[in-house]
Amino acid sequence: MKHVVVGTAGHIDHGKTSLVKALTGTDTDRLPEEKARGITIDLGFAFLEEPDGLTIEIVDVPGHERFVKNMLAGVGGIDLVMLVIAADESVMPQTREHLAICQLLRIKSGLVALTKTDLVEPDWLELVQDDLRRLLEPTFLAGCPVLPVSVRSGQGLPELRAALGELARAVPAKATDQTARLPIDRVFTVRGFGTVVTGTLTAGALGGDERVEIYPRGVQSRVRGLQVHGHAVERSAAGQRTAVNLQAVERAAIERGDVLAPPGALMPSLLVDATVELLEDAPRPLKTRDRVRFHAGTREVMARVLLVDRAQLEPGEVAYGRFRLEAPVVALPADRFVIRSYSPMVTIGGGTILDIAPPRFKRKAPALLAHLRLLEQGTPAEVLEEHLRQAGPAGARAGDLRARTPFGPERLKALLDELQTSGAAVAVDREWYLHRGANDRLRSQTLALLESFHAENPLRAGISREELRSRAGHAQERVFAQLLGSLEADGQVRSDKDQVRLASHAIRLTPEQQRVVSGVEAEFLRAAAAPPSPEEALGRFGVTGTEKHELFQLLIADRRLVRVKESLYFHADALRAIRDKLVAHLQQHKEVSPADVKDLLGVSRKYAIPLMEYFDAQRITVRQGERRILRGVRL
Ligand SMILES: Nc1nc2c(ncn2[C@@H]2O[C@H](COP(=O)(O)OP(=O)(O)OP(=O)(O)O)[C@@H](O)[C@H]2O)c(=O)[nH]1
Ligand SMILES: [Mg+2]
Repeated sequence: MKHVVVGTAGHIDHGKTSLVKALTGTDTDRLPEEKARGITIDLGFAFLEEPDGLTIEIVDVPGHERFVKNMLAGVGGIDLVMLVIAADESVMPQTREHLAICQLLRIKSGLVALTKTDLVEPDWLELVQDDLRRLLEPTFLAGCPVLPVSVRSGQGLPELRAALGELARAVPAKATDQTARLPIDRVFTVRGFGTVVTGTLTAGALGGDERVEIYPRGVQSRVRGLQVHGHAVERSAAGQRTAVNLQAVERAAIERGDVLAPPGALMPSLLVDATVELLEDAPRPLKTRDRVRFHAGTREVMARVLLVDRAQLEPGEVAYGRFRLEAPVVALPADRFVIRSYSPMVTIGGGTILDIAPPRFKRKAPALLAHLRLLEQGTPAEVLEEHLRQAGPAGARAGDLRARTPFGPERLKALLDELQTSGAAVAVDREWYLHRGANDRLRSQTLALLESFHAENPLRAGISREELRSRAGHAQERVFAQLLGSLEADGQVRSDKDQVRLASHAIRLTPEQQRVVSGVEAEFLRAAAAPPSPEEALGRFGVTGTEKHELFQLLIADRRLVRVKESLYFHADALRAIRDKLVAHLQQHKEVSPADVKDLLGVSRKYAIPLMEYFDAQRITVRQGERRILRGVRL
C-alpha cells in the first residue's frame, strides 16, 4: 500500500477542479459560494485508487490570486504537482506564482496538464508548448511530462492518469522514524463523533488511541479514530492525507495552521533563523525590517525579516535571515517556508528554517554567521553538537533537542550516543546533556572556586554546596550534581553532608591557634556540667570573640563541643557523663525534678533547666509537669 499526494496548481479558471473531477469523479468544490461563483476558494480533496494498491490523493487548490494563502496551506505536504495550464490562455500570473511556490517548497517532481485543448488549434498548441518549455526550463519541472488534455472531449485523460501513476510509483517511500507531524488544514465536527482534523501527515506515524497535542495551543487530546482517504485505519504513516477524530476537544479550540503531534515533541516559536532567498522576479529588494507574510506548514503569520549580514537582499540572492514572528509558528529545522510581501500580496521568496529557538547572538556578529553556516551545512552530529555548544553550562534536555532538530527520537538518541563516544558531549543524566567545553569550563571553575575559598577560609572545613553552586554561576541543579559526583569519583573533591571541599584541603593550625583550641576544649572538659560561655572561654586565652569565632567553630565542627541551648555549649564527653548519671538516677527513682537535677549535678537552674530540655529534645526523657520520666517508661 503506497500513498502519494498530488497537488494541483495553476491560474484561476484553467480547469484544475474540472480535471480532478474528470479523473476521480469527485467535485472538490464543496462550498455553496464556490458553486455559485464557479471558482475554487478553499482546498478540495479527492483520491484515485490504482489496482496495484497505489493510492493517489489529490489536493485541489484555488487559482484566484486572493486565495494563494489557501493554496499554500494545501501544497505543504504534497509529493507531486500537477500544474494545470489552459491551452487557450497559456502561462498566466498564478501559473508562475504557483510554480515558484512549488519550487520554493522543494516539491521534487510533477507534470503539466495542458488542458482545454478542445478550444485551440494544433499550431496554437505548439506555440503554448514553446512558452511552457521556457517557463519550466530553470525549474524542477524542466523536461517533465506535458500532457494535452480536454475534459470536454476526454482527450488525453487516460494518458494523464497513466503518467500520474508512473510518477507516483517513482516517489520514494518516506521514513517513519521522525516525530509525527500533521499540519492541520481543516477542522470540522461530525455528528456523533465530535471534532475531526485533517492534513497530510508530513512525517512519522500516528496510531489510534495515541495521545496527541495541538500546537501551539497546548491542547491535549487522544486519537479516537483515524481515516485515510475515506477508510478507517489503525495507523497512518508519513505522506498520507489523514483525518483524525479527536477525543474531547472543542472544534473552536483548533484552527487551520495548528499542528498535531505527540505531546511535548514540538516547540512553538516566535523567532526563527533561516536561509532566505528572494525570487528572481521579486518586484523589489527585501530590506531588513520589511514586514512579510510567513507561510510554514498550513500556517500564515506576519513577520519582520532581519537580514544577518546585509541591509538588503536583491532579487535572485540568498542570505541568512531572522524572522520575528507576530504569532507562534510550530516548525522544525529543514522545513521549507514561503514569504509573500505584505502588500501587494505576491510571493517573493522563501527559505529553509535552520533554528527555531535561536541563541542570543548579536545579529551582526560574525559568530552568528558561523553558527548558521554550521546549522545549514553541518552533518547531523555537527548540528547537534552546535546546539549543545550554544546551550552552554545549562546544558540541554534531550526533549528540547528533539523539538529543535529534525532527527526524530531514535536518531537523536543515536547521535547523542555518538557525541558522547567522541567526547564532544557529556551526559548529565539520561535526559540531560552538556557540551564537553561547557563541562570542562564548569569543572575548572568549580575547582578554582574551592581553591580560593580554602585560601580565604583556611579554618573552615568546606563551603556549603548551595553557596558553591551559586558562585559557579547558579549552575543548573542536575548539571551541578553530576559535576560534583564526577569530581568526587575522581578523588578531587570531598563532600560531607552539604559541605564541599577539595580533597587536598586540611585545616592547618598555627602553634598559637592550636594552643587556643586545646585550651578552650580543656576549659569545657574541666567545667563539666557548669561550662563557661564561649566569650569567657576564649577570653581566658586572650582571644576576643563569640561562638562564631572560627577557632570555636572548629571545636563544634569536630563535635567536641555540643550546643545545648543558644550560647550554651558542653563538652561532648561531659554531656555523655551527665546523661548517664541522669538515666541511672531515673532508673532508680522513676522521676526527677529540677531541684533533683541541681543536686545531682551540683549546678544552678541556669544549667539544670536547659539540660532537662535538651534531654527531652533528645527523646531520652519526657516532661510531666515540672518533672521528667524516662521515655518509654510507664508510671
Ligand atoms: N472547453 C473546456 N472547458 C473547460 C475544460 N476544463 C474546464 N473547463 C471550464 O473552465 C472553467 C473553469 O474550470 P474549473 O475547473 O473550475 O477551473 P479551476 O482551475 O478549478 O478554477 P479555480 O479553482 O477557481 O482556480 C469551467 O467553466 C469549466 O467548465 C476543458 O477541458 N474544455
Ligand atoms: Mg478549482
